[in-house]
Amino acid sequence: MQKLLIATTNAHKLQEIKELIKDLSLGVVSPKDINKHGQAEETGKTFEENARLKAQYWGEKTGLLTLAEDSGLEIDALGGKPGIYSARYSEGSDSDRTSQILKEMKNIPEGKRSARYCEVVALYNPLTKEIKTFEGISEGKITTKPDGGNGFGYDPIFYSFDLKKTFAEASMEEKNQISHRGKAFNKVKEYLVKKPLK
Ligand code: ITT
Repeated sequence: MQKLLIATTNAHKLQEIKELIKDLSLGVVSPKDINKHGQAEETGKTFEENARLKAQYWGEKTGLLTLAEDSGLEIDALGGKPGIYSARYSEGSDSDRTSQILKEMKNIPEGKRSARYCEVVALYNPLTKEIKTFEGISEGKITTKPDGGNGFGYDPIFYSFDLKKTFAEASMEEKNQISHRGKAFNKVKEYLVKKPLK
């Protein structure tokens, strides 16, 4: 069975991705599983550039078919922030970062709190050294207080227009059906099924 490296250091992302691609007949491993350590430099200016940098770093390091992703939350009232800086928007934990966003949005009225999660997945083919990318977006708005205990990151303050509740109030199955990650990985799966790697 061909091995597929899911190149992420984020355990929550890894859990969602494993669930999303469980029906592909590939042996899914993470860098930790194969005892590889390192950190790709995320010096890109877009989700796509950073996803490509991560996929190339890990693909070249391991010689494996490699999937990496870059994702984040874009908030219109904050000019698109935190965007590509979502993971490092402020010091501390996920809950420190959600508090920071709520503080910055204290005076933003209900009708102006629109936001979206964005994601680009990059697939590195070790035989051709080519990288192909796939995008997913999920629309919603920022709540005025955290709600729900599931998910990770900004999920407690992201109200999904599709689910009519926050991502943290949804089960992983519900979130995966309509999330930025779910949409991008549906495209990855379609590609891998149609175009076996040569
Ligand atoms: P890797 O680079 O190792 O994959 P990372 O967490 O640093 O892990 P990113 O640079 O892509 O990954 O940052 C993504 C951040 O965007 C993530 O840490 C969260 O803060 C936020 N994010 C992305 N998708 C999310 C989701 O589904 N739910 C909640 N927050 C999410």
